[in-house]
Order: sequence, then structure tokens, then C-alpha cells
Amino acid sequence: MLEKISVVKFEEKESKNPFSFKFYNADEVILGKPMKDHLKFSMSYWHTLCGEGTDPFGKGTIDRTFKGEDELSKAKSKADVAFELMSKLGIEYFCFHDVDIAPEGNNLAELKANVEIMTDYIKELMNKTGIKLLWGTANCFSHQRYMHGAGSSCNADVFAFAAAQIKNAIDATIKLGGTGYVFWGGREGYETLLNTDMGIEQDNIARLMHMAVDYARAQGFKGDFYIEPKPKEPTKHQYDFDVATTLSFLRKYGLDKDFKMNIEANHATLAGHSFQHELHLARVNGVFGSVDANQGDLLLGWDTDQFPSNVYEATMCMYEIIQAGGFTNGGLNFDAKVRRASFEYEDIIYGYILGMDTFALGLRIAAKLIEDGRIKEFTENRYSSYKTGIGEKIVKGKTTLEELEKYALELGEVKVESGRQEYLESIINSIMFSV
Ligand code: XUL
Ligand code: CO
Repeated sequence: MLEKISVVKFEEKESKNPFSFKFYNADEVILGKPMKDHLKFSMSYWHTLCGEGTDPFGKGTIDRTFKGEDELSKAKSKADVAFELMSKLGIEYFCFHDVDIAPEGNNLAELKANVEIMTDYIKELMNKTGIKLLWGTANCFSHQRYMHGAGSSCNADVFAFAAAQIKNAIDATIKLGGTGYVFWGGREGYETLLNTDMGIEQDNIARLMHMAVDYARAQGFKGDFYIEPKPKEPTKHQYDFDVATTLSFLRKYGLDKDFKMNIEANHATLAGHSFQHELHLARVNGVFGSVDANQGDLLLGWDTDQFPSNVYEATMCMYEIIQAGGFTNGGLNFDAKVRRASFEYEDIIYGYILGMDTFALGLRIAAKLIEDGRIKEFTENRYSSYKTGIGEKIVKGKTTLEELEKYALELGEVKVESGRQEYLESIINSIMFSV
């Protein structure tokens, strides 16, 4: 399938070779670290190896069948292709759902056995290539039993089923040395409040998460748990709406010590926020964890999961990530798929080259913004009145309404400064177009 394509290398931006990076130079040091360690690129197993291009109006256009006599040997060929792709692209991490890597079989016991066999197989490929697992997760949303949700299901047997799948996916993640475990809401939400008790549904999701944390920690898992917020789709209202909503859920249920956020660009825009807004909010609340990199179409109201091409967005994302201290257990997972009409194998390579080069540019420009320092300095100065005098007393909790009233009465006219938005935006443009 990939015979035609050799290893994709960095060739400078003037290169016309379609199978080369123009901006991503893995070992080039930026702000004291190789680009690959800033970016920690990861491949999503589901979109890349399982996505067939189906949509509500038509069947698949993309051939994702793999050689093999039975389901398990096909899953092994699929894993071979996955690792060949990552090796050719120089991607050092991957992410998976249980059913992406292993056949579902006819029942839970068969799924468990298949995951066991496939993780043995994948472990060998990991040892051979040095590729690592970023995070694992369980698909508790595709099977029809999850039509009412998983942890939020009205049916306790379904809850138990989800718990079993999560336990096995945690075991698989630990076995493969993953540094994260993701809960994306799937169908944790509702279609109508006429049949829904949000109280019990959210309490139960939290119960499931506590059990997952207790189990994983008892098995020695030291990595992060993540919630991946999304406001809608597949349900009309997803409980993990956005970072703010999810944060208050984590705090209410005492899960905030173990969980961080896995922030997806297209989910942010569906929630009516910018990608940067979600990253920034997570950062200032100490829950920034990992990123699902992709891009939506702002004219559409659903999750298009496109490979990112918007350099401005990628720049502001990397600006936030650098300020968050960079990735620790997390990374930049391309939760992105090629378009339905991009049905050839080489389109996957083009998709990843586009995404990796877009974020490489974002990193290069964000580093320049930081080295330039004008934006940071401006923002810090904007709050300088809180460093001394009455401002310092406010910040340190050493004043009262009475004292502030007395102070304000003596002030007379207050002098306020300009926000200088246009000036700041022009700095970004001048730096962005001089790299
Ligand atoms: C769905 C989505 C998922 C999660 C993992 O929108 O983003 O693929 O990333 O379950
Ligand atoms: Co995602």
C-alpha cells in the first residue's frame, strides 16, 4: 500500500517534492528543545486506519481492508500498516480505542481476548520501531447497547458493560506503557429532558471515573486521565460541554487531582469558543494536558475533523502550550481524517504532512513571539496596578469594601489605558510573515 512512498524528510520550504516536510525539521532545536519534543506528534488509529469515509448520505469511499484470513490476522496487517505509516512520517506516538486495534468478537470475553493478543502484537512493533503510546481509551459509544450512553446509561447492565470495557482498555494502556487514558463523552449526554434525570446521570459518570482512577492507580498507572470536552454530537447536549463545564464537574466530584483536559480544536469551535480560549482556560486552571489537533469548518455545525491548515490557529495553540510549560504526559494527537474524496493511501500522507507542517510553523512563529516579548510584556504591564498600593492589597486579600469605598471616594477621575488590540494583532502579523 505504501511501497511508493519512502521516508518523509525535511527539505526546506522551497522544495516541490510533495512527500517532504517544508517546515517540520524533527531535530532542529527551538527554544532549547528539538521540534519533535515540543510537538510530540501522535497518530489517531481510528481515523487513519479505520475511517472509510462514510457519511449520512453515502457509504464508504475509502478502502481500509487489510490482508488476512480472519479478523485477527486482518487486525495484525492493519497494525503493520499503522507502524509503517508512523515510521515513514517520523511520528513517535499513537492513540487508540480498544475496538480500533482489536476485533470486537461476538461478546465481551472475545473482545478481551482479542485485545490481549493485539497488544502483544503491537508491543513487538513498538519495541522494533521505538514508537510509543500517548493514550488509550475504550469505545463506549459505537455499539447499539450504548444508545442511551455508557456511564450515563439508564440501564445498570450497560454501565457494567462500559466499566468492563474501560477496565480492559486501562490494562491495555498500562501494558503498552501509555502515559494517558482518555474519557471522551461519546454518548454521555441527552436528546430530550423529557426522559432524562441529569442528576443521576452525572453522578454515575463520576462514579465510573472514580472506579477507573482507583483501578488504574492500584495497577501502578502514573499517567494522566483526561476528559475531552465536546458540546454536541452525537447527542444534542454533551455533558462535557467545554473546559469550564468540565472543570466544575471534576471539582464537584473530587476528580480534579487525577484528570486534566484533552482539548480538541474542532470541539472548541463547536462550543462557540476559539481553540486558544479552551487551551488558555485549561492552562490558567492547571488542567492543561493534551491536544487533539484538527480543524473544523466554521460554516458547518458539526465535527468535520479536518487536518489542520490554519497557521494562525496553530500559532496561538503553540503559544499557549509553550506558556503552559510544554507537554508532559500529553502530546499533539491528530484526531483528523482525510476528506471522503481523498480516498487514496497517499492522501493520508498528504494529510499528516499538512498537519505536521502547520504545527511546525505554529511552533516556529510562537517561539518568535515569545523571544520578541512585546505581547507578553504588554499583557503583564496591563495588570501592573495590582503589584503595588491598593491593587496589591486586593490581590493579597488585605482590604475590604469599606476601605475600597474610602479609597475610591478620594480618587476623583480614574485614568484607564488603551487595550491596544490592533497594535498587538499587527505584531503577530509582522512576526508571522518574517519567519
Ligand atoms: C470524537 C473524538 C474522539 C475522541 C476519542 O469527536 O474526538 O475520537 O478523541 O474517543
Ligand atoms: Co478527539
